[in-house]
Amino acid sequence: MTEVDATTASGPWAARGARLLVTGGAGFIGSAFVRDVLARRDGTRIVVLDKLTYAGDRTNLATVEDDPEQAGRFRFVHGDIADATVVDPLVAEVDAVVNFAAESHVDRSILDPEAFLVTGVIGVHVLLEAVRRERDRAAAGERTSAPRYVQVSTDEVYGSVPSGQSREDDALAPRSPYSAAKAAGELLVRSYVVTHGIDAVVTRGSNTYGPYQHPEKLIPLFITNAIDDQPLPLYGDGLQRRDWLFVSDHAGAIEHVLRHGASGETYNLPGSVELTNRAVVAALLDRLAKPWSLVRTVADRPGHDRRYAMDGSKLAAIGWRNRVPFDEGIATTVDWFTANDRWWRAVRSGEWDAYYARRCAVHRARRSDRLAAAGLRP
Ligand code: NAD
Ligand code: TDX
Repeated sequence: MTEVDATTASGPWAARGARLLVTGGAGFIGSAFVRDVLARRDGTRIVVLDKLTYAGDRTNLATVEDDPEQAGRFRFVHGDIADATVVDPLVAEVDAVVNFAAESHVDRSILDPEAFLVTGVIGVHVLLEAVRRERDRAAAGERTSAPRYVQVSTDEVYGSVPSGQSREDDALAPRSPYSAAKAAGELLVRSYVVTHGIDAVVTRGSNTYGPYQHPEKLIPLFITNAIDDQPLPLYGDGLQRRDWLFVSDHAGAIEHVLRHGASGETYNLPGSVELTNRAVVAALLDRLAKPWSLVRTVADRPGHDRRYAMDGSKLAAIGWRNRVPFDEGIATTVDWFTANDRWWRAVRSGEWDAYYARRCAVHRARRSDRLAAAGLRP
């Protein structure tokens, strides 16, 4: 992190020792944010509010809870961002809210979209109402300053980008229930900035990977399947392109925007490299010394976005640079999953088997439909 720049940042959230509410802080990127901020030992205090869905895991915060100095600046609250009775008193205690909470997997949004809308729209609305109320209390002299709100969003709100790079003022064109819910959340934030004058910033991060990522996503699914010599289900031709961002760079860029971003602005957080899915799979198999023959081509994801790519000059202009190149990040990630099989084997139990069996059945059905449409026997 760079030092605070007084020309772009003012308010207690810009200073060391701020009090933060981190929603979704037991998930993949949120827990990295919490671990990294607290490990700096600069006095920052964090309350995590997390519903502990299948994707949330309190053990992701074990290094914090096991360290007495960090644990003294940390509190965990089990609850839902859509529940105002939980949210309101927590927002009253803090200088800023960083909202990571979301249903985050595109494939699940195709199977079961409702939770995406409840958390992504109603949940965001409850947080914004609490921020607005605290802003009013600050105006009435009942607290020293209004809280800042950070909405963690995604490059997927731009939809598929055939060429060039998305800029922050491009039109939103989401194409999955997941990205539509994320776009709706962003639009609500914007409406509270314009209508109510709250202090909010939005980040749009690109495809993120690293330790502690839930094995439903491409990179950890393929690493963990490959470790067990299980098939790797590659969608369609595998030539879809993503821009990969290592998790500590994503968490660091969000903190940078929290501390240095201009109120009411949106910032793209691009990754370090644009790769086809095939190239990503080749890289992780190479690190694991496993053969390409594990890869199985399966039916494509419906509405599959072909490419995401973002321009990062607005973020660079406020002083952020990613630190982890893809070759280093993928090596770290593969080695972490190899060394932490207790963590991912626990995550791949319980509801996982039902989810993965359902996913495989859907892919088989799509394949049969495709073959039948082509006049071939499945
Ligand atoms: P994740 O699925 O690993 O974690 C989400 C966390 O939110 C979990 O701990 C879950 O329990 C919690 N949660 C879900 N619903 C909740 C609710 N109603 N109330 C409280 N907590 C709730 O997700 P992630 O990959 O860490 O993503 C974090 C954020 O970053 C999301 O908003 C996502 O849209 C965004 N994002 C993710 C990526 C990526 O590649 N993973 C890229 C760009 C943006
Ligand atoms: O089994 C798979 N096979 C496959 O070919 C899976 C799970 C994925 N894929 C493909 C689909 C995508 O082209 O790999 C690519 C990456 O897929 P995901 O890991 O599911 O990520 P994606 O759909 O790109 O969305 C991710 O990045 C943006 C996150 O899940 C979102 O939360 C984030 O907003």
